[in-house]
Amino acid sequence: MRIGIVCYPTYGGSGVLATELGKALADKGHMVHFITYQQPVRLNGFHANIYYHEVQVPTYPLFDFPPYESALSSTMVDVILNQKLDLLHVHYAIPHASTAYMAQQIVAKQGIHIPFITTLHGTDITLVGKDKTYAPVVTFSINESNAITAVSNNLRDETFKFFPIEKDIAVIYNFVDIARFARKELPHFRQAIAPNGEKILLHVSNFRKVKRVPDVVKVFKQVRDAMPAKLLLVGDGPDRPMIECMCRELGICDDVRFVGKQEQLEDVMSISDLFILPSEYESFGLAALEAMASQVPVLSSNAGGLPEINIEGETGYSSAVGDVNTMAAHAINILKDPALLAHLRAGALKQASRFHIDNIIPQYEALYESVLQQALVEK
Ligand code: GMT
Repeated sequence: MRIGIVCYPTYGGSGVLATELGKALADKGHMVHFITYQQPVRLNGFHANIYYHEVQVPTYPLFDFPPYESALSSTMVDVILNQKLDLLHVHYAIPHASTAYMAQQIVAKQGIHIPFITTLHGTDITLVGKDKTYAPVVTFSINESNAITAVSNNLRDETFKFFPIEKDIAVIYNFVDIARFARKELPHFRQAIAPNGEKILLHVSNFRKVKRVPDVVKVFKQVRDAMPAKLLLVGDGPDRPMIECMCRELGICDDVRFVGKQEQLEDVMSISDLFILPSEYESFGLAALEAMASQVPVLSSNAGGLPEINIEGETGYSSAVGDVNTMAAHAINILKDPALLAHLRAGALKQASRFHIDNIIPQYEALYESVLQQALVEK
């Protein structure tokens, strides 16, 4: 198949997932065309079946807000026509579903019928999408999609709760490349971060309010008061300066390492003992799944789709949003009990295997096939 993938190219989970999906589809022989405004972060290296089309957004003094959507739809039209795409798969509804609809309508005038699939990822529904400013366009363009998917049952339910959606939404879970994230022994790296054998706690996010990074620091403070420990903070975003101040105020700067955006996430996972994700909402929690694939137990909130991923007492523990005391008590318990840690590590890997890339990619391929069949029938 010739597949056009549209996503945010930045470090967010939706872009990561879309890029990994495109790479996996290319490995299976499909021709994959990424259409984004920047090279997606995980799109590294050459692949004979992968093409990248950058969306150029020309500016003009009149534009306070350069019309990105128009540029994106126009680039989609160009790629559909010139690369003879069979379908478009857009990730994150805003604005990708409405731009896909626009591109679809434009090429239809030339007798080309291209279906588009919209994958809902999280805040495109639960935070931004719900905003009255966007809601009519989001509702319309989701309903016009030839197929809709959500990354968890929770996100599917939330979508039906907040929008008058007239079609089925297929749940296709996020996936992980188990081989890539297989835990490795990296003694020198571990030694550099925790020279005195300290336990290593890890958090990975884009440091937005919804991630509740201050809770990570509060949990860590309690753990560090109970045992020697280090905290690795991976990623960057608006809350980072506030987190740095918080660490200074708590006097824990020497034990907290901000490592910024990391491409070799699997190495960071490999040296970690515990992953913390206390989010206010998380449709799925892809970073937690990647941690599990590296045998790192997860302490999370129980918001959104997290309980579908993080199984109580098997892969880690989940607590109410903001309940840092319970999270810290669990963390201390796990890190002080080697048998429990070993149990959770094995459980984490077992759970991650259920979301193995090889199990999930065929679900997308089957959906593409059925959408193409349907498009043929409707022609
Ligand atoms: O919705 C977002 O915050 C953006 C999105 C992203 O681009 O990072 O994250 C969402 O999609 C991921 C991939 O499907 C999920 O693993 C994240 O849980 C989800 N984030 C939220 O729901 C907050």
